[in-house]
This record gives sequence, structure tokens and C-alpha cells, in this order.
Amino acid sequence: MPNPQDRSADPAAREMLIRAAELGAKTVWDRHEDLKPLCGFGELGLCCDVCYMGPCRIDPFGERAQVGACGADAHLIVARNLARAVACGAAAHSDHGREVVAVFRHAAEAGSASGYAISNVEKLMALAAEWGVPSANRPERQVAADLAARMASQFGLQDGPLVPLLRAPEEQRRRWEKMGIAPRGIDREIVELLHRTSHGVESDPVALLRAAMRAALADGWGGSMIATDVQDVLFGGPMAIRSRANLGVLEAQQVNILVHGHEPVLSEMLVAASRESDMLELARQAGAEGINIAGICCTANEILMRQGMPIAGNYLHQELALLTGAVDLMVVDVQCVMPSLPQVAACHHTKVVTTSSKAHVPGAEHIGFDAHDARRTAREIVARAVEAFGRRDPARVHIPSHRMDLVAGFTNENLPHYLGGRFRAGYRPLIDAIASGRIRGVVAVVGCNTARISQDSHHLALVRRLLSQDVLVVQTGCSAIACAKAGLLRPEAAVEYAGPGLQEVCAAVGVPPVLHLGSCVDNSRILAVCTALVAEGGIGSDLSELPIAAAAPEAMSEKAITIGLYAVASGVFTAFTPVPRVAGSRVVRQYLEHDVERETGGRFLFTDDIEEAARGILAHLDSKRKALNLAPMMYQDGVRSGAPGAFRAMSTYVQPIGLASLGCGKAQERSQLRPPEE
Ligand code: NFS
Repeated sequence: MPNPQDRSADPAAREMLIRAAELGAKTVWDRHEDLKPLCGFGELGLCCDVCYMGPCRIDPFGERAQVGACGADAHLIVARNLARAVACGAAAHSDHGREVVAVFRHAAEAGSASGYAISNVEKLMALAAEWGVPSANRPERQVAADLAARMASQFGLQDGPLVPLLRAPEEQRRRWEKMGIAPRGIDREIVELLHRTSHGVESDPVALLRAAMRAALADGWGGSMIATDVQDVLFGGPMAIRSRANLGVLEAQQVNILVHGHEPVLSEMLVAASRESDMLELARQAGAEGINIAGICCTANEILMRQGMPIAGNYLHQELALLTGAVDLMVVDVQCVMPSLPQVAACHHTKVVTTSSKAHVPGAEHIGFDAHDARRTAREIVARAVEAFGRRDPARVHIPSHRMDLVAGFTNENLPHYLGGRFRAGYRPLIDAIASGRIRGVVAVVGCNTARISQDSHHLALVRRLLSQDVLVVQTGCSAIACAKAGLLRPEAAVEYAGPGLQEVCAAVGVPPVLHLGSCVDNSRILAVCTALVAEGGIGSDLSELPIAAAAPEAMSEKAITIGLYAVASGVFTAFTPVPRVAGSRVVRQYLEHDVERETGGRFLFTDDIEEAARGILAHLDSKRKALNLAPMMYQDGVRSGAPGAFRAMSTYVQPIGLASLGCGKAQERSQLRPPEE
């Protein structure tokens, strides 16, 4: 069998790859191997199947066809393919947003009968004020219903700015207006983008890329941002919370239910159902010691952030988890769910259940999850899992022991409290740390796993390198899970990996050097943090002036390119690995990696080399520091080179939260890691 070390950097995954071979099970890595060599035209983005005269393929060596049958050249074909991927990625996030808004509306109208509650009244009221919904002397449910209706109308907004777009720095919005890419509703942007990519419409590749940016912005500052806000209102705003990650969170003596997918309307309800006393009694009667819910992919991040539920793994763990033989039932909703799951699950007693009317998987059982009857469906699914537990063969169970403590649950709303304390809450301490040269900058490392890259290896290499250079890292998605499994989300990671400047700051404030901000739709939280840094003043007047950057080191999904594009459109330098299907066009690369910077302030760096990505990010941060005339970095290669003196910007008025001393307790327990009382 191929060397597991080449396939994953995660020891639990390597162990399970050996187990997969013993069981004779094929995984994503095997199937990917079977496909090699991958289609060279496709990899370069040079295959066009937009019309039925084709597919047309452009010869990258210039010897054969240089245009398709209609006359489309390489640049148009590459841009068109990319634009379609962006539309698809934006559709996925934003349809998720639409679903949670519908549940929010239902919760507001039906009250507790809906099974959902409005858990975060403070955020509800803040949003009502922002969205112009009257709230004085009105019942919460009426305010919520009006807000939900306003939010729902944003998806089809035909003209005018999206409400959340007004959160963006003024300078950024001015750039978008000037370029004609200030987005309207996501439905309109996606339809227009797809129209423009259809046969014989938009033939200018750069105009098409700008239209793709507009759709991406409608997602990042629209659909995704609304999804995050509504989820916080319904399920509560996250607080720093302890938990654990990796396959070792599966429990040999308990009913194990894995939730996989994206929308917390399902996973939150399952968590609630699994805690009901009659369900626990059912499990006990079946001989189990309890019911253990763990997550895969972004829905895992959602219930981790709010409930502290353990994470079983990221994207490439989904099949490996099933091969343990310890999972009784895997329940999925939408996105990043491999169609192979039922075949892999068939190695054991494991049941795979689909729930979304949009996502059926042949071979899985479908139990339609209707948000109007959510509690009953969730209980039914838990009962099925208990039933399946009775069929588990303990002799075939193989659970890797690897599991790692972590702290997650940071948001744009709670970070100011962790940084500045309750009475001085704000981003000033972070800005001071950046300005004084203790922290070089802030970098968002996000995105997926891909079978093209040894699992987690790029995430870990990049994050460790950035930490060593005093860069504060913020994360979401499967990248956050990769770092969680490797222990980078523990406060102690500051001592182990961070440069001395970042270490001082982490010690003073008591946060890990890598902050987990949630799922991929929660990249909107990162936009909000950056916007707040601009608003606080002192390090730039729009996002493009800040010493910040983003990276997707193991990008796989179309959603990743959409996120990358809205980051670039928002003024952020974004390293994207591996190179997406743009290599076939000089024009597309020139625009996205260079020229776009003059328009939006951001740009891409496409590379397959993670060290090149790290160098590019660090050089970018330094160039922004220089342009802002910030102090030189206080430490060079670990040696103090700047002004002496202890770090007091925060420690003078902040009680360190002391995460390091707390260690990690029972995963399900909501932690005491609240902002310090002063
Ligand atoms: Ni994001 Fe989440 Fe993971 Fe990639 Fe898929 S789960 S929405 S797309 S693979 S980070």
C-alpha cells in the first residue's frame, strides 16, 4: 500500500489508512490515485464545456487549437470556468444563509413550538437597530419576525446596497462603487454571473472576473454574514470554550453519532436530543454508557463553538471515522459530504443518514429533516443510532487514541473583551501590539483538505512558520480543525511555537496564538475583525492598508475560491494553494495576482509551494508595516532588537484569563472562560 505518511500528517489518519487497507476499503486517496494522471487540460482550466459543440480544449503548447469552436480563447475559457466555480461556492454558503433565516423566521412566528429559541436577545436587538427594525416596547418575537423578513428579502435584493455591506470600511465601499462591483442580492449576482458565462455573452475575461468578485462579495458581506448573525441569535454567541479534537474523541462504550455537513439547525437539535433523559435511558438499555456526539467539517465547528462538542476530524477524516467501526450513525446535511460514505460505512454496522431535501446519497437512508418538526426528527435519528449500537461488533472496533485539547469560540464580538477586559473592551491592545512591533500582523488561515496534498501538512507548516514570526493567526473551517488536532489551539502553543513578541501578548491576555473563529461562513467574523481594526484607527484606513493577509493552504472546494475572491475584493492579500485552474491563462493570472491590487487593494498569490506562500505573506505584512511607518519588529529571529520594556499595553488593565492554567475538562461542559470581571 502507498505510504500513509505521504497521505496525511495526522498520526490518527495514518493509523486509519493502515486499517483501511486491512479492511480492503477504498478511500478518497485511493480513488484519487486511480485517476492519475489527472487531465492536464482540466488542471490548467483550458477545457470548455459551456456549449454542446465541445468540449473544446486549448493546446497549452501552442501547437494545436488556440481557440474553441466559437472563438473563445484560453483567457476567456479559464475566466469562465473560474467564474462558474465562484458562483457555485457563493450559492452553497448563501443557500445555507437562506435556510437559517427561514428557521429564524419560523422560530419567531411559532415560538417554542418550533423547537428553536432565540438564545441571544442582545444580538437580536443590536441587529434590529442596525437593520432599522423598531424594537422599543415590542415583544422580542415581533422584532425577530420583522428582522427575519428583512433578512430574507436581502437574498433577492435587486438594487441598492446589502444592509451588512454598510459595515465595510467607507474606503472599501468607495472602491467597489468605482469598479461597479458593489453587490446586490446573492440571487441576482449569481444569476447574472451565470448568464454572463453562458455561451456567447461576456467575452472579456477581466470583466468576467470583476463580475465574479461582485458575486463573491454578495456572499462574504451578504449570505455568509447573515448566516453567522442569525446562527448567533438562534443558538447563542460563542464564548471561549474548551474541547477536544481527532478520532480519539469517539467513545468505545458510548453510542457514537457523527454529524457532518454545515447547517447547525440540524446539529444543534441533535445535540439537544442526545441530552434528553429518555434518549439517554434508551442508550443505557442498549448497553451504552451514554451518547457521544462529535462532528466532522464545518457543522462540527458550529457545535464546537457554541456547545463545546468534540471534533472527530476535518474533511479527509470523514471516511476514516467510519472505518473505526465505532460510529453507529453518521448524519449529514449539505456540502462536503462524499458520495462514497455508504460504501465505506458498509465495512461495519454504521448507518449513514441524509436529511436535506437538497442532498440525497444513494445507499444512505433518508430521514427528511423538517425545521417545522425538528425535535421529533432529531429524536428519531438519535433512536436509530442507539438501535445501530446494538449491532456494533466490539471486536472490529479500532479507535485511534489520538485526541488533542483545544480552545475555540472566539468572535469579533468577544475578542475585544478578551483583549481589553470588560471595561476597556476594544481592539486597542491588539493595535498597540502590532504598532509596537510585538505582533507582525494578523493572518487568516482557512479552508479545506485536499487529496492532492498530504492532509494538514500545509496548514501546519504555514501556521507554525507564521507563529514563529510573531504573526497572530485566526482560523475557520477545516484548517482550524487541522491545527486543533496538532495542538496549536491550546494556550501552551504560544510557548511552543510563537515568537517572543507574540508570546508576550498571548501570556498577557491569556489566549492561544491561533484563534478559532468558527465555520467557513464565519469567515465573515474575520472580515468584521479587520473592519473593527480599521475603525479603531491607527493602522490604516481600509483593509488593504492593514498588516493582514489570508491563506487557503489546502483548498479543495469551490467555496474556497469564492472566499479567496471576496477576501481579495475586500483588499486582502490571499495566498491560495494549490494553484486553482488558472494556470492556462496569462491574462487571468496577471489580473488576479497583480492588476486587481490597483482596484481593490488586495491580490492573490497562487502557488503550490507552501514555503513560497509563507514568504509572500511575511513580505506583504512587512511592506504594509513599512507603508504605515510602524515600529520595526521588536524581535528578529527571537532576539530583542526594539525598545526595551515589558509588554504593558494590555497587562496594565487586563486580568489575564489564564487559559493555560485551566487545562481542558469535560468536553461537553461549557467552560468558564468568560471575559475577565474587573
Ligand atoms: Ni469550508 Fe466547510 Fe472543510 Fe473546505 Fe468543506 S467543510 S465550508 S469547504 S472542506 S473548509
